[in-house]
Amino acid sequence: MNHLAASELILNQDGSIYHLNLLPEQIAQTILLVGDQNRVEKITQYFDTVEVVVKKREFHTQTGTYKGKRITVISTGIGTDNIDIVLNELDALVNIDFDTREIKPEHTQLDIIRIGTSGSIQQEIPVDSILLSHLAVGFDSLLHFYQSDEIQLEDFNKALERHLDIYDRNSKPYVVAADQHLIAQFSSPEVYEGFTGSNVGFYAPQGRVLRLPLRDDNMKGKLATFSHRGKKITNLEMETSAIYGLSKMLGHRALSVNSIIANRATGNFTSDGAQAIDKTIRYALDKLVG
Ligand code: R1P
Repeated sequence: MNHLAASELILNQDGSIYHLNLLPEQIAQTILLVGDQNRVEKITQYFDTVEVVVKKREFHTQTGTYKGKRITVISTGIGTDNIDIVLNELDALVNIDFDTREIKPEHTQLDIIRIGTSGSIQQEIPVDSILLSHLAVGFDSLLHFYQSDEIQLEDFNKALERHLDIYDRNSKPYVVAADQHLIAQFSSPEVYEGFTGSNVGFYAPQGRVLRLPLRDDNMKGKLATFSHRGKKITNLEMETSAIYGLSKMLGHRALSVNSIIANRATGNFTSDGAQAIDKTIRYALDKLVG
């Protein structure tokens, strides 16, 4: 058995995992991820009970029950670099024995559901709608550090590389799919099916210009016009690709439920972001126990 060194599996003095500051018994097998620390309580306000509250850096965790189901809610902060930490540490909490520092013989599978905000790049997907990411494409390079070829949809990668030459220079796109069981569980006529682009930044990487010009003026247009096997990129945010990629490699099930708060094609922004995200939270909670 491979014994993980103190420098690789880093535990705090109380035995908790390094960044999340959590002990194995403090998490449920159903995990809700949000970007914003303040969104954690926006979810757990609907819980029957909250048994765990732990905060460290941007990682705010609460575990409790919703209609009798044990659920953990964690804020990840912004970006796939944080997702690398959160997914690896969540997996370690269930699949590594912290006493022996060895991988447990029995695998525990987590359900990992992101409830995030996002901007649509297709005119017909309006603000205040809910979108499930059936597919995700990462422009952030995280997955390329792992042996991840098998879980990527290579034909989509190649089609995207041909279509978006800007990313050939900056980051090779990787396309990964959501868990099909969770898609079935969370789908309904009320929500859009989407293909979510996760970008390494908020401004130029998503085609936004404030004062600095873009290398490719037409980047947003190129993202919006990509189409392969009848799938178009529908929306942009900053985490889903890494959540899908790492979940798949680690043997967990993942899905992103997006609250569309901006439409980049029309220039619209929601008039009530709090209400939009609350609608998405209530939708996701109902589907979890439905
Ligand atoms: C950018 O404003 C942040 O909002 C979106 C993006 O993915 C990025 O994290 O998601 P969250 O609202 O979940 O943070």
